[in-house]
Amino acid sequence: MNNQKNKSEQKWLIATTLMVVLSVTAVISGISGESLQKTFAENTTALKMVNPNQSTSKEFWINTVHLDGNTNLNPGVKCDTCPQNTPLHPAEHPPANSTIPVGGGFRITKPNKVGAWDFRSFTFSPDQIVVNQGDKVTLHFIGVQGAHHVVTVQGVDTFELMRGQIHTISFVANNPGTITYICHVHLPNMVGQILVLPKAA
Ligand SMILES: [Cu+2]
Repeated sequence: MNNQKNKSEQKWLIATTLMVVLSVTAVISGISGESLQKTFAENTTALKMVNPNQSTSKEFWINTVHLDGNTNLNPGVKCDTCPQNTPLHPAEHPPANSTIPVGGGFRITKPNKVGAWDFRSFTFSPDQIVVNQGDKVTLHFIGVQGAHHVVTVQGVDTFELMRGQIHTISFVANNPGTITYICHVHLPNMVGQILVLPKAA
């Protein structure tokens, strides 16, 4: 008799526990659904704020960057800096008839004593910026890679930039169109553009 009573108590306990768990899950799902909706609403509001008629202050951080293609004449040369299990490259030789634009923006380094060689390309990151006419634009140029640069922001400023320096300029984008920024030491590829969107009539 006692056994039967205990069993029915156990069943009741299991059923109650299950109901509580289900209720809590439903509440949590409801909350996360609600917060997802809120996040979506906030994002939608943020998207609406991109309006060509609104002039604001905009700030950008522009890094000097070079991309390096490192490889080796000799297949199977151990690569100390590669992540584990990265397959070794097959033998790669510098192209015999590669035509690299002059201007300092590209550099090919001949194979060294262990056969390693490199192809380098300079760039700005970012190299495309969009602002609205009338925006107050602040650009921070950051000397990260490359020892020395000479940068011109068209119609605004020309300055030297060494590795480890940050040079800041500010201006108002009065006219719609394109403002180019270039590095005279690394042409033709170390260039960027600021697109100034016109105010709606
Ligand atoms: Cu440069």
